[in-house]
Amino acid sequence: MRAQVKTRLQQDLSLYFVAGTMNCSSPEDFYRILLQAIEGGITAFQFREKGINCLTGQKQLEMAKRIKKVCQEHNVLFIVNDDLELMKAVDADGLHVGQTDGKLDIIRRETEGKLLGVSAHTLAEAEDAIVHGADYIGAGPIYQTSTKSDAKIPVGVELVTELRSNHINVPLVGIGGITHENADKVIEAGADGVAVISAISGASNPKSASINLFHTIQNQKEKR
Ligand code: TZP
Ligand code: MG
Repeated sequence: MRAQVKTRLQQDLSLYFVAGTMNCSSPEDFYRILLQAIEGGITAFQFREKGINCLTGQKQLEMAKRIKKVCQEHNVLFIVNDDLELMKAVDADGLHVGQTDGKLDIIRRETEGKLLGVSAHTLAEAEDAIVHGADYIGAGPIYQTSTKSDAKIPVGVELVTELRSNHINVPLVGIGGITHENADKVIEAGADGVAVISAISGASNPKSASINLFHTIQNQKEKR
């Protein structure tokens, strides 16, 4: 990755909001929260529409199109979780996959020209993702989370430290249980940003929650 493109991606991943309609009380509530999060300064959004009560088919596609439009208008990076066809259908900026979402060499070929993010729980998983051409890593879960039912054991910010001290230099975000109270620790350990679901989707005021998170992250980045 060219240095300029890497620097840009490191900035664009600063405050990465991840959500699907299931994380909110209704599709309209989801969209309202997304708009507020954008107003509050999120820099990237991942549409993670999965599990019970998720939108499918045409409804999912329509929602993805709305998201693409609003993200594009506000210069927010738009990533689709684990749905290559949907990513292509709406011409999103990229795809994010987990460790069990398929063979990375095939996924990398299918996402040529797009960003590819991969979740990693260990140094070995991060190394493997990079060998296969991942553009960024989502490391975690950092802290305990109740949002993802099958989340692995929290690894703490120590995973971020370990990755950074083992030549993992690609853009990296921490995910899992991150709030405005602990986001600074994740950045301090070497992450370029934080990815959150409930800290924004579950906030009584998603806009101010996003503003708080953004400031925490920027302040900590400035200290480096
Ligand atoms: N991957 C690892 S933890 C997690 C995902 C998708 C859930 C993060 O949700 P929250 O609410 O920010 O802990
Ligand atoms: Mg997945």
